[in-house]
Amino acid sequence: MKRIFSGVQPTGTVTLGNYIGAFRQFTTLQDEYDCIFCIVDQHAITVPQDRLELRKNIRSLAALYLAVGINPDKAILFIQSEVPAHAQAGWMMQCISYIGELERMTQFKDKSTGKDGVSASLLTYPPLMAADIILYQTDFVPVGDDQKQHVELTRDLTERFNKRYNDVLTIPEIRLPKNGARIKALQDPLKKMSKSDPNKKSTISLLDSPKEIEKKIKSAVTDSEGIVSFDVENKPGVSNLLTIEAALTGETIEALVTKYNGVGYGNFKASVANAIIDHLKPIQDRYETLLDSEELDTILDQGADKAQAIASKTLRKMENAMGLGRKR
Ligand code: ATP
Ligand code: LTN
Repeated sequence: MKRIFSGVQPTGTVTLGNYIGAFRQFTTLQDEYDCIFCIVDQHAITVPQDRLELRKNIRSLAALYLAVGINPDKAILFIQSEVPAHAQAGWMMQCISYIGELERMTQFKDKSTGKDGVSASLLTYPPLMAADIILYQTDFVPVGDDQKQHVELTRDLTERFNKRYNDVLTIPEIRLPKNGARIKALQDPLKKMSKSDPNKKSTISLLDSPKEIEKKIKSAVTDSEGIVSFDVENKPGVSNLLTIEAALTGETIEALVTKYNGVGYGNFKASVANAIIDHLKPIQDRYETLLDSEELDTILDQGADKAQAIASKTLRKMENAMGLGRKR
C-alpha cells in the first residue's frame, strides 16, 4: 500500500475550511492507503501559544480526528512532540535548506511581514514539515492548496538530500482535494477561512452550536445584488456559501444555483446554515464521548509507538547518510 502523511496544527478549533479542505479526505483515504495523521504541536509553537490553551487544543484535535471518522485500526494518529525523530530530522533538513528559499515562502511572508519579534522557527517551519513527511517515506501528502508551496519545497529538499548524500528518501507528491479546495472567511471572502483568525465571526468551527452557526452565516458578507449565483470574482461571499453547501451535501453548484433561483439572501443563508448544522451534529456527538475518554489516550500512546518505530528507521538511514554519530 502507498503511504499518506498529513499534519494539522493544534492552533484553535478545526474550521469548516480545514474539514472540507483536509479532514474529510482523510476518512476516505484510510481505506486505500497506509495513512499516518499527525497533530503538529511543534509547528504550532512557531508563534506564541498559551500553554493551557495549547494542551486543550491538542486533545480536542485528537478527539476531532476520531469524531470525523479516522479509524485507529486503519490509520496511525499521533502527536508530533511525542515522537522525537521529528525534531531530529527537522534539524537535518534545516541544514540542507537555503535561507533564500525559506524567505520566499508566502506563509512566512504573511506571518512575518510588519511584525516585531518574528521567531527564527517561523522561517525554518518548512524544513520541519519536510522532516514530518520524509520520516515515513511518504508517497502522498493530502493538504489544501495553501500548502502547495511547502510540499514543493519538501520535494526540492528531498531531492537535494538524495543527490548530496545517498538515495535514502522517498520523494512525496501533493494530493489536492477535488473540490472545495479553499473555503473563505465569512467576514472577508477574499481571505481563506483560518482557525487562528481572531475574528470568530469569520470562521465556523466544527464544534459551533446550531445557534452560533445560524448567526455567523446570517452575518456572512455577501453583496447587494440579491441574486444567488456562482461567480467567485464578483460575488465571492455568495460563491463561498454555495461552495460550502455543495461540499457538505454532495450536490453540484449548478443544482444549488437552480434550487436558489428566485430565493432571497435571507432564506438562502438559513438553508446553508441548516445544511451545516445537519452535517456537524453526528460529529459533535462523537466528539463529546471521546474527549475525556481513556480510549483517546490509549489511541495516542499506541499511535506514538507505531510512528516512532517507522520514523526511527528513516532517521538512522539519514544519520548514516550524513555521517552523524557512529555507524549503527
Ligand atoms: P492557522 O490559522 O493556524 O494557520 P489553518 O486553519 O490555516 O490554521 P492549518 O492547520 O494550517 O489550518 O491546516 C490544516 C489543513 O487544512 C491543511 O491541509 C490546510 O491546507 C487545510 N486548510 C486550512 N484552511 C483551509 C481553507 N480555508 N480551505 C481549505 N482547506 C484549508
Ligand atoms: N504546514 C501545515 C501543517 C503541517 C503538515 C505537515 C501538513 C505540518 N507538517 C506535514 C502536511 C504534512 C499547515 O499549516 N497546514
